[in-house]
Amino acid sequence: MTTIEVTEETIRQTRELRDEFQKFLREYEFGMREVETKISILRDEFTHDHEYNPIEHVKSRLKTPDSIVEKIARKGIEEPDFDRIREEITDIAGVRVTCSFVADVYRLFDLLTQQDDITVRVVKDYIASPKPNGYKSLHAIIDVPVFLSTGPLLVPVEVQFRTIAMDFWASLEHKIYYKFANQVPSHLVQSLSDAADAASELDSRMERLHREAHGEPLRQLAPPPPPHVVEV
Ligand code: 0O2
Repeated sequence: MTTIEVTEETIRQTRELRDEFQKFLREYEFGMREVETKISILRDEFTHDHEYNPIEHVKSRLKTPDSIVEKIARKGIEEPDFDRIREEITDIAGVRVTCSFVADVYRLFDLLTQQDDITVRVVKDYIASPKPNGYKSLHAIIDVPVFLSTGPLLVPVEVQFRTIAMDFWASLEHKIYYKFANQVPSHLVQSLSDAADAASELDSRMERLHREAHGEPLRQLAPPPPPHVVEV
């Protein structure tokens, strides 16, 4: 049996690492909260001033330590330290905004990313270019400033914008891949792809229906969006 000598020094170092890791994660939590506040202000303003709420729900999450470690391994980051992880893993803080319609997805994206204090690092438009499995969503990695006692800090946050139908599909697909440990039978892969097409069709129909009933109020609310940085 191997015995490990636990010295006072080891305990001190372990505590130090734990504290540093908690501080590291807190920065992301603050960034996430800033983005949540921005989204919730947009939602409230839309609801009160335009009598329309383009957001169905918002969900936030911090990557778990296990998931961070798994991504470090997947990306082949050697000798990772906090600075390397900060540089390489940009989705430690994530906010998912589920909208009613595709037009709302782009509108919310524009309204958030055009704010003066936001810097957009990367946009992946999986709505314009869906993944081969049918996955659709608009992803943006943005830097948001957080004002700490030590001064301002730019924190990267991954924001995913999607419709309810896209969210429903992604959630089911995730569960299926988890259940089959990534070895999904081919007939299910095909069914998922068909379901993604059906979800897109539903999105188009619902949006058409909404426009027939309510006109196109969203178009008048903000200037036309600038061209998107697409990197898929
Ligand atoms: P979780 O638990 O949701 O965080 P990169 O970060 O650029 O090195 P990555 O991670 O492939 O590479 O980035 P991408 O393509 O932007 O995808 C990141 C997130 O999008 C994933 O996070 C999922 O949340 C979601 N996603 C991407 N592709 C799919 C898909 O095919 N199906 C489903 N259901 N979700 C997807 P994580 O880290 O995988 O997981």
